[in-house]
Amino acid sequence: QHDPNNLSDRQIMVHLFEWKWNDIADECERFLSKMGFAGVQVSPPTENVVAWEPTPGVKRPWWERYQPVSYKLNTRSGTEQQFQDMVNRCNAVGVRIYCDMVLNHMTGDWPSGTPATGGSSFNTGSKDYPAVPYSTYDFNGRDKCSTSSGNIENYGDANQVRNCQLVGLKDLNQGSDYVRGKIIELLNRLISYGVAGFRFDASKHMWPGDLKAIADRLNNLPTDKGFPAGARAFIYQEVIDLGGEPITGAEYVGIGRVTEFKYGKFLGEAFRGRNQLKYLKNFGEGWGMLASGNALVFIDNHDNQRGHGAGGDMILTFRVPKLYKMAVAYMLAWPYGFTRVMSSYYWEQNIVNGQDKNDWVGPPSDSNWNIITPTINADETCGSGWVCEHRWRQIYNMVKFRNVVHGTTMNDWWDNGNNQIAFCRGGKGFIAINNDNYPLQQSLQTCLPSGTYCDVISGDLVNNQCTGKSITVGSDGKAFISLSNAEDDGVIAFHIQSAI
Ligand code: LM2
Ligand code: CA
Repeated sequence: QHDPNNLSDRQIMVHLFEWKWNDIADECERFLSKMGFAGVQVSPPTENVVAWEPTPGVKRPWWERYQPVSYKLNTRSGTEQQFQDMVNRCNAVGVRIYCDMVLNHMTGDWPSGTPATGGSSFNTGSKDYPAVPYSTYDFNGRDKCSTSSGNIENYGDANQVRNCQLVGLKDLNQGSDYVRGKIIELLNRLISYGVAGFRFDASKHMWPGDLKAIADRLNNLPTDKGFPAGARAFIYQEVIDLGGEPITGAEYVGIGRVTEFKYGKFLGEAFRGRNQLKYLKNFGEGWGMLASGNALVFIDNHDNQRGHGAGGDMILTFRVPKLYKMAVAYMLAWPYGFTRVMSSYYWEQNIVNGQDKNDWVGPPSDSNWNIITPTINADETCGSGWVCEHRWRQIYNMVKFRNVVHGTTMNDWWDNGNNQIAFCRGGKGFIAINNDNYPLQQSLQTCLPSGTYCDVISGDLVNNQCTGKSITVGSDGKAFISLSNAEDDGVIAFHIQSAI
């Protein structure tokens, strides 16, 4: 189902990658609700392997959460009780919870006795996960996967991609009624707690028909948790489709939305100067991407911000803040897809031959590997190793922009033939972006009523005073826009609610 079950005036989800449940609940109440975020994508809630030095020096990597051991809800993010409490507290302030679900597989190979986050035992040699329980019959075996390694070796072969192991991870058979039943039971338990939707991890590696059969058997969202009668869980499927493979994202749009990986890659190329911003005039379907209503879009995600997944070195992240803020601003101003904002933690890179040797590093943690709670600074930004892009003014003010202009189309496109662009949104908001190496100085048609507006990128409107630049729109709807290439931010944006 394609509807995020969001409040109608909240149009953006944030991925609070590796946050603890208690901290997410606090964030819903003190920040996300106030700033108009629709919901939170949370890290996988299911019990996972404790990846303790799988290779020397690699301790508690973030990716251990993509190796489930059972469907108990016990992880480094917290307990089942804390999970339920988070969902209740976020729902109470109108912020939805979307869970990242690892349904394609269980763990990779681990020595017997390797611990799991909920205390469950497991045996990877015999494919035994007694806490579900799953046994060897529940996994795709030699009858279905014919590669010599048992792993996916050729992405040109759709059967391999679905029926063989992804990097050695034990591959569940979602075609089996028993496995479907266990997955449905898990998803329905989460739905009963008030979860509004799911990211289906590694969807490319599961058959669309199996996912459809699972999705069709989910319960309606509970009315006693505040959902309207008949509401269905939001589903967005992680399918990496940059073209050139037999499996496409389009195969999955009947079940729910699909992550559109071309979006962040194309914008990365444009803002990094491999393409010109003027071409963004018809960004979306016109660029060979999914239909807007089928797409879940983002600038970067937890994989490609560290060189995993798709997009390579074109992906923009918090490490190139000026370009990143410009791309996020464009995404949040542009009418395409349901948008997701990434919220990261910092790690020290160690690039050797173009590869980050530290791409495994987990979230900020104490000496016992417990995840640390983010500290919040006076200026709303985070400390203690958390980047919290969603708390950067230029980003959360554009969240408000998207909410304000929601329901309008794009009009009054302008470009300078290169990398200076501007457009308006149905009388409600205006944005200009300068990614050329010379100033933008131009009288431009805005679609807003005459008046003075506060630029929400350089400042905020507080007590009817603008702490940043002010822009005057004349009775002809025109405004003089001045945006030097030397400024901290390459964006000016204002909307009807930032009128002074
Ligand atoms: C995803 N989408 O399809 C996730 O977004 C991505 O983060 C997951 O990979 C992947 N699918 C599987 O759920 C991550 C990470 C991998 C990591 C796996 C499993 O990108 O590097 O693989 O999680 O934890 C790790 C090791 C790998 C090893 C494997 C099995 O990096 O070298 O392969 O575990 O032990 C032998
Ligand atoms: Ca599979």
